[in-house]
Amino acid sequence: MKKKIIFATGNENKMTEIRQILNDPDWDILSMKEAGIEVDVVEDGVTFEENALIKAKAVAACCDAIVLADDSGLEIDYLNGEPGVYSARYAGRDTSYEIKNQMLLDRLRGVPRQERTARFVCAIAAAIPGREPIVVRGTIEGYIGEKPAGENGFGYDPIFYVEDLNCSTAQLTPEEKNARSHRGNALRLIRERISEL
Ligand code: ITT
Repeated sequence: MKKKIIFATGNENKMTEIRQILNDPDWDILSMKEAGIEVDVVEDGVTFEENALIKAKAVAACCDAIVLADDSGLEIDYLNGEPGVYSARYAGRDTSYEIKNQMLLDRLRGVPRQERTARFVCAIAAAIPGREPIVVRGTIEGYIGEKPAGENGFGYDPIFYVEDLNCSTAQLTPEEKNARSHRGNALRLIRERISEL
């Protein structure tokens, strides 16, 4: 029988990547919207792991399926890890990514390449009926470029350059991004853990 999995996210871009990465014939993956669940979750954790758990548990309280949640963001070392868990809220939730990205580039103006290091982090939590929840973390290391580049992906992708490729994650194809991304790495880990159940 197919395993029904509900993904606790309202972010359509994440959902697209999740479907590409967890493309498993044994899993039936539904977005919250498709499952008919509407909850307004207050993400007041101080770590990606805490927030992922908060989202997974809030949605699991409304159904009887395995619920996964993704909390992710960009950590810039020169800015002491900002925007971090506040990535979606940086400069205000409704501010466009064109503006958010430009603001970060402005804050890094003149900073040399070796001090522009950054990473995308993704924590995935699984709330599983009758079991202790599981949380995993995936990352991808890189640096903040001098200017935005690329049209693919979403969010901070145009300014995040992959360490060994010297291009932004917005310049990668979805397959190339998913093969090495924070979300790809975290989802592959959680898939392994859930398959063991
Ligand atoms: P849900 O909580 O409903 O899942 P959200 O968009 O609020 O959706 P987060 O709180 O986890 O999600 O915020 C993630 C932020 O980090 C968001 O601003 C993204 O644009 C950014 N981000 C996460 N993964 C990214 C990726 O792969 N590429 C670019 N930006 C990313």
